[in-house]
Amino acid sequence: MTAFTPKPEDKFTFGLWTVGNRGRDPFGSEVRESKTPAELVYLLSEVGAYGVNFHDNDLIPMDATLDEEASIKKSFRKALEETGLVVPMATTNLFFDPVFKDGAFTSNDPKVRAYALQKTMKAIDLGAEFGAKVYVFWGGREGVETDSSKNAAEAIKRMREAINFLCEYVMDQKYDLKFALEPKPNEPRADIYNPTIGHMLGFIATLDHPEMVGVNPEVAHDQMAGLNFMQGVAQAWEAGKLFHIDLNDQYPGRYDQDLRFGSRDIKAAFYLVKFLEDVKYSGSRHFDAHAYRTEDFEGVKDFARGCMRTYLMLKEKAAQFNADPEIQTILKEINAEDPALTPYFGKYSAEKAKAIKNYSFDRKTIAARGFKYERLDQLTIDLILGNR
Ligand code: GLT
Ligand code: MN
Ligand code: MN
Repeated sequence: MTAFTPKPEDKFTFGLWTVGNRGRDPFGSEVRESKTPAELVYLLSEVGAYGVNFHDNDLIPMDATLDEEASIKKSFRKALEETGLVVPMATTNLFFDPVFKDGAFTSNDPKVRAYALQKTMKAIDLGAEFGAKVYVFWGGREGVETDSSKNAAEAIKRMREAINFLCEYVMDQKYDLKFALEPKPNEPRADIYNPTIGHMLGFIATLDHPEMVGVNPEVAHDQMAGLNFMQGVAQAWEAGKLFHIDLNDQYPGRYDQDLRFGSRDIKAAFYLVKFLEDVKYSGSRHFDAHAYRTEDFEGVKDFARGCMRTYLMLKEKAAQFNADPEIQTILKEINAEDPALTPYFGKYSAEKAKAIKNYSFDRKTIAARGFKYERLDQLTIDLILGNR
């Protein structure tokens, strides 16, 4: 039991909007009362989280007066000081207000695009004020219902111009802040631009300051698109672009469910945790999920504790996998190099190309090899189910 107690070094974080989610959905109203940001910080501290993230308007309501803003900040800061929770990430709400119905940075209305820049610069100031080091951009409304409404290439250009502008703003203010762009294929728009990790990585490479910008992939968003999330995360990591991660769970082919981490596809969650731990990912493990609508605030705590507990249990399983002699023997065998072939790999040379072309391969013998993946996968299942 105690082995699965969250510690600050686990870097488990939650957004104010996650534990503060009130259970509203398109078919029903709120089922839980509203809690203040400070109350949510105490709740997160009680369950053992390390940090709390926010959208500008999770903390300061859009139409708050200056006095209200000051008093909210004061009680939020007091809660952070009393609990020791930190704010590693902040973001802008560019999706809720009706003004963003056609998107923010990609809206067809230049007034909306300019307003989105203004709102984001103010929200960046707010994030920096509370010490955020990562700034997330989730463009939920940056898309279309009908492709007749927008030129898709133009939309990407608008997005690039906005991110370039905001990078310069951050440098101008001398903030120590990196951007993490979060892809999602659809919902709330019928289609959203830059829908996957791969699209986003391609987009980032075209920016003026690509070194400042990485991705914030989310389990559910890749699973909605039917993709293998761990593989996308691995590609982002390999490119040096895994700046943040949103952990939750999701049944593929459905609306955005934001389920408790590891509650649906435990095997995918295992490979994900194993990857993050193996490469020593050092960023936040942010749970972007919420409790079932059936729950009261005790259930919200069960949800939050469950996310962290499952992560830690899977982390232990990953260590077991790495120490399991039979699994490791198979892995060694199937990954073995053939020294006779080593000279043929690596950087191109005309001689190498000629040598490979002239090499005589015994195709049938090579093809006859069995890879033992069935055995390996079953050992993994045995291990996850506690039978090793
Ligand atoms: C919203 C969305 C998430 C984003 C959040 C950050 S807001 O809950 O569903 O995926 O990460 O804007
Ligand atoms: Mn998210
Ligand atoms: Mn989501």
